[in-house]
Amino acid sequence: MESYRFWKTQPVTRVDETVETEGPIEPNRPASEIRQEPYPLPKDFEWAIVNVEDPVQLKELYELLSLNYVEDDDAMFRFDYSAEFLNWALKSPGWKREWHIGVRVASNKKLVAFISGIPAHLRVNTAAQTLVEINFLCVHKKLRSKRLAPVLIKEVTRRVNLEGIFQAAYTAGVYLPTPVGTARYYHRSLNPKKLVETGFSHIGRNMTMARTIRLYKLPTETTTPGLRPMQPTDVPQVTALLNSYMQKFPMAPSFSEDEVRHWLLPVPTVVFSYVAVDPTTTKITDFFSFYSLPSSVIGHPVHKHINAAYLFYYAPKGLGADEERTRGLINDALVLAAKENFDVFNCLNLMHNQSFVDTLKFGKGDGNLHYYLYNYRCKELKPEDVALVLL
Ligand code: MYA
Repeated sequence: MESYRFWKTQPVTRVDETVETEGPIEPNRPASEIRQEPYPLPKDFEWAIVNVEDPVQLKELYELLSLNYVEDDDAMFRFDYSAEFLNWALKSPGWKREWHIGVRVASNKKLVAFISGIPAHLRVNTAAQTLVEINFLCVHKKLRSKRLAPVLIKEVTRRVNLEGIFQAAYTAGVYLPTPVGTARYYHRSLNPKKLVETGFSHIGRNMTMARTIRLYKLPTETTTPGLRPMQPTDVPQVTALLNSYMQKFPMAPSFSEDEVRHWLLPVPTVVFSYVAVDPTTTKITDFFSFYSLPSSVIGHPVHKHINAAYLFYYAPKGLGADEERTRGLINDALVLAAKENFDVFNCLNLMHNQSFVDTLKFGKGDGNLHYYLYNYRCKELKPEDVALVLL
């Protein structure tokens, strides 16, 4: 039984708690009641803002994460977020440099730990929250288990509280007190040969490599009429379409036009977004996006990376009432991802995703992704109630 020495001091739902009323656990505090000075770090370390607009510092962050961030349980793969991706992920509208928090070794200034927050808007049932999304918590492998993570978490909390925000959302593979919901990863092979060679997947019983390749073969062309890459002028329509689809889900982000412009306009090698345009009305009927997050293959002699695409936000025509439409749309996403040389297409069983995973030949992964809210009590949600995709 875990004791949660740190987490039991925090305003989060207890593991054994039954939630009756939803809402904040602790009230907001005025800035005058919030600690003004940074939390102390162990000696030899110092706080440093990581300026992601400085290519040198962005590269330092990239290197810290590429060598020390999340691995699978068997330590075969490690997320390898690109520098371009980090620059995108950390600079959403309203971002604050003070929330890109690094820890450096005082003597040689080496970056050894990081945590970030970005502002966001989330609706939980009927309550709209302005909160932060916390991501990229990382402590260098050589400094693990020294209770640095709690200091990073307390420091980001303090800096966020100083700006008048008291709630946060975050996801993690590890179980902590207490998930508001738990999702599963699904994987759709695009390049089965490479996935098998790297040990990411295995040839099924009674299958050969040739049959496996045939099984996952995709058409070369998409089928949704009027599909094309999203453009800047599409932002107002995509915002309206996406926000109305989001209404279907008890926990969902709400997007301003600026946020859609930032998160959903294509960024080369980072995020890919498409709209379907009705040829007669010229109105946008559907939209989908996916992002690129490679994983390094640890210690493989030939393959250095698996190029993975992850399903991001989407909104189907008829707001998902027509399951076949959604399936067609996601199949087109697979076709486009295969063309872009992705090896695998991943999604979680959020939103209406369960309705297409089997037909489109996704396989259930073994990883769980837990969703958490900080300082907010909420009844447990099923994965299909959740429409928040964190990077
Ligand atoms: S999830 C991705 C997390 N990163 C990784 O998994 C990368 C590889 N691992 C590491 O870098 C380290 O192992 C980390 C822990 C840094 C994860 N979330 O310092 P420690 C608790 C929250 O001795 P280390 C993401 O980025 C653990 O239960 N807590 O441990 C979202 C224990 O507490 P307790 C975690 O291994 C992050 C304590 O830390 C996590 O050296 C959301 C041990 O500390 C985790 N993923 O370092 C953060 N893993 O004793 C919360 C371990 O109680 C944000 N722990 O069991 C909360 C909202 C804050 C803002 C609020 C604003 C209002």
